[in-house]
Amino acid sequence: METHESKNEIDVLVVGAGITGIYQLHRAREAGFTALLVESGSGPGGTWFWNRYPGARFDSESYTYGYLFSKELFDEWEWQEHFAGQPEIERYLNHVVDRFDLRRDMRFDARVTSAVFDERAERWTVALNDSAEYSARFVVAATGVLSVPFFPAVVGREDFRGESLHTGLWPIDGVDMAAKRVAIIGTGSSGVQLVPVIADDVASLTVYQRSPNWCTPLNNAAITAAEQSDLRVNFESIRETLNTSIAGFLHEPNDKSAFDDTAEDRQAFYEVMWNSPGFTKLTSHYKDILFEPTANAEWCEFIATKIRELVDDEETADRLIPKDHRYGEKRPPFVNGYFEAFNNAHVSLVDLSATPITRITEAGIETGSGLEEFDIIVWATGFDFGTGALNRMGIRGREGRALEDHWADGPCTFLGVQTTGFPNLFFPGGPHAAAGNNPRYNGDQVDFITEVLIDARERGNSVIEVDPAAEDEWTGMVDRWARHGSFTEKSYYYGTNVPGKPRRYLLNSGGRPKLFSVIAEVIENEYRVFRPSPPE
Ligand code: N01
Repeated sequence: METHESKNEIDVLVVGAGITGIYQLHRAREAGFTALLVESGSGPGGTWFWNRYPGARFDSESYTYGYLFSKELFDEWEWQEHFAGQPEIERYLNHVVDRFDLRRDMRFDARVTSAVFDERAERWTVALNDSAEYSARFVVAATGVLSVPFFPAVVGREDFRGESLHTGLWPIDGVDMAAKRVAIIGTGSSGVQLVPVIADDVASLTVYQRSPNWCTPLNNAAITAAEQSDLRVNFESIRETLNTSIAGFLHEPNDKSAFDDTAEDRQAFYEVMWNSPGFTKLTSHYKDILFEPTANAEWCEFIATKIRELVDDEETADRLIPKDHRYGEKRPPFVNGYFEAFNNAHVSLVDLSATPITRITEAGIETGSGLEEFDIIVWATGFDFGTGALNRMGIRGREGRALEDHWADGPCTFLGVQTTGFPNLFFPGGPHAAAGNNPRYNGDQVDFITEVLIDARERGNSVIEVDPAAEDEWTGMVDRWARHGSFTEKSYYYGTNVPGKPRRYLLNSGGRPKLFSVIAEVIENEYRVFRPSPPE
């Protein structure tokens, strides 16, 4: 597309080497664009590079989370487990990068410090932390939703003299926890994965819980040889299902409502759900389980009973049972041995709702009931979800407008791929992107963006900028439909976990069907929505 005056002048600059960015680099190159991917980490993986804490693993089935664009890739990579652990995921992503010879167009340890749109040149000037500068016609910021770790403003956090870690910034060389006194603050999906995996190694483990979650078993297993062969034989139908299913999973939906069954049958079905893998507990459950309050309460009571059976100490069991939200109001974590870990004498639970942290000292954590000393404090306190990375990248659009100002009241987007005033900038896998098995939605967005770029090239358009009316319509839909979904403002999906962040829904509340239908309309209208009108 471009006449390349220097090697720092490219068509497409991709930011982020997560699953989405890697795929975007591949698609852009395949379509004949010159492309470069820059990544602040020292290797590929994105979320799966940074979140290398012990126990980090998929909770979507491995073969539904990986790429589907190449049958050969699918055939040659044999996932070892239905829910792969971080090391295997990282190996897979490195394999993909090498398999498609992408590494030569990737730069690691390269953090974007600013991206400024030059209106005259109709190009982005992108600066990196090492003083390199690139001029790109298009920027695709695949910076992810869970890439800015959140540390709460607890008094004295910097004073701690031991080792202070965040699950989302886990050291690449690992951490020796053997015989150490360890604290974990936070019991979201990360904290509850970490607890059982380190429990046996450490001298003591104290879990600081502000609010418990509705955790149910992941039910992971090794993939048998017969299953491996079925996956290969059925690739085309698996791909077809994943490319069209509502939430990007292979799971069979259930057309039954809870009260279609007798009380006895419901209990039997809850038992089936408890023993079913991962997200089937949402996708294959009674179709009204998230919205029928009595059924939801009954399912919660079923889980509570399980927790009481699994945890020996009655008081601890009671503290592990959520009282403040129904099932599905927040993103439920999936666990393996989490509840059982509390049966070890050296593992304890501190209920922060009763005894909040007053401060961190040089030696440990002080709560209403005194100081406990530690060698390691792990902050499993989540992320500035959705907009965190984009708002920190120094993105400046038309007339120097800052993206973080444009989104001061929360994100407004078209299809979760573009926002007005920031021409030639795309952000797949960001706010309003997914609401299910992320790589499937994010891949849909990458495919669409690539078609938009190809269309612009064919027409000789150098500027792609969404019509403000289309953005208003999409954003209005996201905000309105969010009120009909199961997640509430108790969830970080509304930005609630970060003080001062606008309360605005950050997922695509229309889901994949809405994404597909709007994409189809855009294509039918020959991408007109992306062609800015000439000034009058
Ligand atoms: O973060 P979270 P996460 N004092 O925000 C607590 C994905 N993921 O990293 O609930 C004390 O869920 C906070 O308490 P509360 C997945 O999408 C996937 O665990 O706000 N505690 C909460 O317990 C997941 O949803 C996998 O009261 C404080 C915790 O910190 C997302 O990442 C694995 C606090 C934060 O939980 C984020 O999960 C891991 C404070 N001041 C993660 N502030 C898979 O299995 C916050 N907390 C694929």
